[in-house]
Amino acid sequence: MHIESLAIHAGQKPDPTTGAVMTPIYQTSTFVQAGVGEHQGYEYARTGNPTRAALEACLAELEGAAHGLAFASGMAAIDTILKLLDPGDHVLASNDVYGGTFRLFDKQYRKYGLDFSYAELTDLDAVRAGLRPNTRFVWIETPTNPRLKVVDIAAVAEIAHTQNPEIRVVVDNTFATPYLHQPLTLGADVVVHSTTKYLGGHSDVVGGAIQTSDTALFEKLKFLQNAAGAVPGPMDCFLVLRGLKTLAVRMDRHGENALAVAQFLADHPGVADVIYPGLDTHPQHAVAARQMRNFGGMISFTLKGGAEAARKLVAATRLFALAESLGGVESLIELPAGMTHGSTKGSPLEVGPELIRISVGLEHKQDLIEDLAQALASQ
Ligand code: P1T
Repeated sequence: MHIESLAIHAGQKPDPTTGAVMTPIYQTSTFVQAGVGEHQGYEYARTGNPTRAALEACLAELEGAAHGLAFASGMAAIDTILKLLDPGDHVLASNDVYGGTFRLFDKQYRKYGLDFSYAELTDLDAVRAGLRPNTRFVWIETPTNPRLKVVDIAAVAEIAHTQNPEIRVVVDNTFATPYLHQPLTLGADVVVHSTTKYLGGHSDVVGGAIQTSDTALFEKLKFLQNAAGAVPGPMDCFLVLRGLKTLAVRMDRHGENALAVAQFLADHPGVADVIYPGLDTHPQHAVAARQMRNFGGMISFTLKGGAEAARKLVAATRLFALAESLGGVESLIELPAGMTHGSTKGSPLEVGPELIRISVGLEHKQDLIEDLAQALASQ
């Protein structure tokens, strides 16, 4: 089946007891047993819950994975992957990642003896140079948050696996979603998501997920999911499942709207630089055109008036709401340096105060352009 159909049906059979078409919200912490260990597949809701199982199965199919796991947040999913490592292990990460990811690497796991280095993963020579004998993970975001660099997943995976077949290539697929590309089919080993974003799609739930076809790795991740318990509740799983049903149509419109907004910004005399993978001025436009179904809904840009103009602009938009997060139906605007990426200050990943990031929603593109035009005119 195509991804449009899988997003609606995968993992979601009508409820066997009632015929309910929508997956029920199994709001229960425990499941009755006929005798010790005699049950219908569920014992305790940290270990497993039918609503969560439907979401895990659906997301696994969407990513073309054999296995899926759902978590209470994107960060909880990332944290679980990092727990696979031992002191002394090295992670080669992109030099542009979500601020919370960098914070977890740098402020938490470094003190447990993990070694992180950050490289320009769009440069394949930098990937080769960055790998070490103790490298266990290559950590990719693409497009990256917030500079929207596009990493060639197949090329990086081939380099990493040729160097050492034990290296696991992890792709945070939050910005692209499996609708724009499926990293596992491109050679990656593990996919991680913040389902808070495009997968949920309506800014009403926080969640995370992991997909992999590596069964041994999955068993370890599943052990950690149960052992640590950062699991999503059934209502949150239901909300992501419901959001997923419209993933394909939403991503089509996010991409269409974002391209129109990016072109408007690129032509505006007050704008200094626009970063959008769909513009042919983007350094990895060719990779994006080959790798992605469309160029996504995220745009970053700077103004000729610099940081001061940026602060004024984000307060002057009316339709674009000034808020962290992304991927919902409504458009959002933010300054990463002071909001989502504050933790990168003083690090090689530091984001300048002039950078503005927008998540282009599903409003009419003309209304979005007019809102940015009036905010730019008010400078
Ligand atoms: O917020 P949470 O569901 O825990 O997901 C963390 C996360 C992981 N990976 C990427 C690429 C992300 O962008 C995020 C969260 N990002 C934001 C909240 C943001 O505004 O960028």
